Amino acid sequence: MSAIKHVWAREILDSRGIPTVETACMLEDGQVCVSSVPAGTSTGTHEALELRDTESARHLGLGVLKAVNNVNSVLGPAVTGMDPVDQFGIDKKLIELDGTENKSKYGANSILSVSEAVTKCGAVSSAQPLYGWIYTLASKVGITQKVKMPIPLFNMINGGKHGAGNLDFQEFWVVPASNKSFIQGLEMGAEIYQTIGNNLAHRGAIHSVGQEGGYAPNLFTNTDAFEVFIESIKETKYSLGRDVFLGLDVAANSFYKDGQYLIRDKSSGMDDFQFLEYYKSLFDQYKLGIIEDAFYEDGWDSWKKMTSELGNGLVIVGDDLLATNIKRVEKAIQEKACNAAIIKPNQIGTITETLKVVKVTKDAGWKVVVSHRSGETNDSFISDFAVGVAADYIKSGAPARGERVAKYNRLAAIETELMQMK
Ligand code: 2PG
Ligand code: MG
Repeated sequence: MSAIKHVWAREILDSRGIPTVETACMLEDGQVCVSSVPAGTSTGTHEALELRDTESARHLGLGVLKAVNNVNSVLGPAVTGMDPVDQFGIDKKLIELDGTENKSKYGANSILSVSEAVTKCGAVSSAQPLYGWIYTLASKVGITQKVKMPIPLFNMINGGKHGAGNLDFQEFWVVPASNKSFIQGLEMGAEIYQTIGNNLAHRGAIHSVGQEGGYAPNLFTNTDAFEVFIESIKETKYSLGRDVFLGLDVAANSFYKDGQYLIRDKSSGMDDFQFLEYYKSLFDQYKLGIIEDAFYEDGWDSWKKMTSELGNGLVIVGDDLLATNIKRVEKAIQEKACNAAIIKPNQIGTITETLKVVKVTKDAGWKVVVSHRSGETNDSFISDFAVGVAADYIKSGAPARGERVAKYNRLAAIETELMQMK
């Protein structure tokens, strides 16, 4: 065993130019593993706390020096001397030290950066690729599936809080069919992405990009984005419904107000019932296969109604609803509120807790969607995580922009590596 010798953190910038935490973990044998954590823009209220220096003028109150200091003076020293393969013991210590429900004492950003750096050290220590080590940990929490490549949900058009244009829905996805390899899917995604860009330019619509690398156009309605997709896909050698499907992260929290969902496609707001009827027409017309956050984060009844009426043929994903929180996931399973969960390690704060949520999700027969955040770094940890836990899907934005393709390129490398072992 090579024990943890020293842990230190620093403030770095994420893809939005907003500070985040990077932690380095050095082992006795001199090896160093570094991990940085992402941050959301359209965060749900049930997520663990992200600690920021709100009272300081630095970085407009968004600095993370307190979180960095928490790693340097409390969390790092607490795990020093421990064996990095003892992920569960280390995370337990971090959770106990914090002692709060939502990691509000030390911040989920500081805690997760230590937890993830430790996972990387565990991989190095056990002489395994990171996804292999995560698979080992996943097996230990009772996840029985072998490693597998996830299907990417390519976020081609960014609206809502991520966009610069006028669309209400946050993410418009093109999804490769399940019979494609990851690398084939990436190739299709990249070709379709370029074609959509050309199409938007041709229409005179803004085709600069939003926070996740998808185009951020002004369009007449939200569904016009799907029309652009259909037109673009027709120009490629791929066919909609055979090679690729469409999907959405509505992020309905961001336009839900006083019991009404107001979107530009309709002249007046819709209540839950009307919004569900609207979705039904959308699914029929555009053959959507997967939808995330169709209703706001506490609209349990609408979630249940949608799942009971459409859950057979549609993947209904909870993000803000579930917040990678085991209690909320268990409640959703019991109430049949959806049939898939977004898994974002930074919504909960440690790798152990994240693995446990994946386990509960899989046990319910639900789909697992591992996800990045809108504020990302070049760390590709989630790619290895998705493969290690045998996730069904991964979302890492568009097949463009450094911090997004870092994850997709890492997945392509893993697939190539796995093929060598066959
Ligand atoms: C989401 C995420 C990631 P954010 O809503 O699923 O795409 O966005 O990180 O801004 O919460
Ligand atoms: Mg979401």
